[in-house]
Amino acid sequence: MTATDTIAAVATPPGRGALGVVRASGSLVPRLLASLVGSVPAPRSATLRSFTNGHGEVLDRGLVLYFPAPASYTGEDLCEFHAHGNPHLLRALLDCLYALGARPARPGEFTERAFRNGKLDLAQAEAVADVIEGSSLRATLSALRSLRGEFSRQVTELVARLTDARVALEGSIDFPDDLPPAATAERECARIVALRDGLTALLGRARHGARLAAGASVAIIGAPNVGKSTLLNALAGEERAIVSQVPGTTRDVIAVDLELGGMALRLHDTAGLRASADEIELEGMRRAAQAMTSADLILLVTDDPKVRSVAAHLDALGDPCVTDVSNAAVVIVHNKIDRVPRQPGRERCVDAEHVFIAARDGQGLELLHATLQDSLALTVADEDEFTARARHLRALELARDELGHVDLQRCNDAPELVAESLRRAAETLATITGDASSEALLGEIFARFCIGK
Ligand SMILES: Nc1nc2c(ncn2[C@@H]2O[C@H](COP(=O)(O)OP(=O)(O)O)[C@@H](O)[C@H]2O)c(=O)[nH]1
Ligand SMILES: [Mg+2]
Repeated sequence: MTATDTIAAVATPPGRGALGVVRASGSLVPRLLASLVGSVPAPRSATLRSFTNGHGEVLDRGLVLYFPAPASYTGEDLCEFHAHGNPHLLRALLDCLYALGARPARPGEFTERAFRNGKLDLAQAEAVADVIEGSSLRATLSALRSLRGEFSRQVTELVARLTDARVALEGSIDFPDDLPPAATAERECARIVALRDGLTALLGRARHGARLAAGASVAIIGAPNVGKSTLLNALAGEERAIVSQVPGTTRDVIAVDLELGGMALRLHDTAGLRASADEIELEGMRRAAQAMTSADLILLVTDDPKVRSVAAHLDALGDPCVTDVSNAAVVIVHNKIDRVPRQPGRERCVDAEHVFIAARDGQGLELLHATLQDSLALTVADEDEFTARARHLRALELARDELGHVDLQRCNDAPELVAESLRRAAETLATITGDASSEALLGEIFARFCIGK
């Protein structure tokens, strides 16, 4: 199988619709066109033609498009038949193409060819899938920014700076210049520290992008009976979790998807946290602890207005499963203010943001919405956003850690080791854009695409 064999697939979703698009890419495309529509149409212009099968029967009439290599999505000769969106018809059109020597495309194979032919780098190719899968308009627009190469450009620039720094450092080892060695080490060290800062900044933005693409996870936790399930229902706008005065009602984690500020959120209602010997309740708390560990944001609900600090309150609950929450943002939600009574409000105090609400009648919910948006940094300027994936975050983290040990002393004492760290950091970063990617990684990435893309 060579890269120039011709692939074909339906590019529109399965089912019936106004239009169905069949796409083919590869060296047979001119022959496919000649056979199906009589001749090769003018490049890049929509032409109305009859689509004829091998026996001279007209299957449909529609627009045909021809993109000669290399100015096409895949970089190869490519054509599209815009037919009516009927699955039998599209199948018959595909069969004509197969009879002429094309073969069914694997998932993502069009985009894979675009990558192999240098039309897109790997992060851009991944962004194609993220544009299609986008869980909200905001995530989709951010994926489009990655597709345009915004993220890749920043990665490529860092790779170039890492390489420059390494070359300069190696140069100063091989050919010490006029500067005294200490001054050289100082100059190179300052340069590397700036690079590390650049990596950290890009990592921060990529984390935000990854969260945007995957949706943020929010865990609602707290003691039994404080109104966690009531809050989930209020935020979801529907009765999803059972609300009851009986403590320990919620035992499993209940997840609800919603959209806030254009971002997809998954809310998790959890079992109340307390010291308990009940096996099922304990399992519920273990699951709550899991939801906490993987959450981007924790809403710690309480009906005790005196609660001030996250750490102290978690301690006081006495639940054996409670985990470290230092990785997530935490908002303390003071519920049931109607009983105090007091006005809804929002304050920053000790180690957390405090919001005062009454979930049952919806008082203060808009304040909680605003706090959620701020805590999840949903207010980042849209034009600065791009999507990223867990794979990209790992590479950025590894590259940053590679430079983690570099200091002035090391630049002085072991410049060749520092140069080696710079080389490894650049290599790791380059996997993001696919300049150094294994076939296994490519297989894994493209297999998750839909067929026809
Ligand atoms: N007064 C008052 N009661 C509430 C409020 N929110 C929830 N409750 C009540 O508190 C009890 C426990 O609620 P629930 O949501 O099941 O708590 P959970 O155990 O934390 O999930 C129920 O009787 C609710 O009706 C509120 O804002 N004000
Ligand atoms: Mg509950």
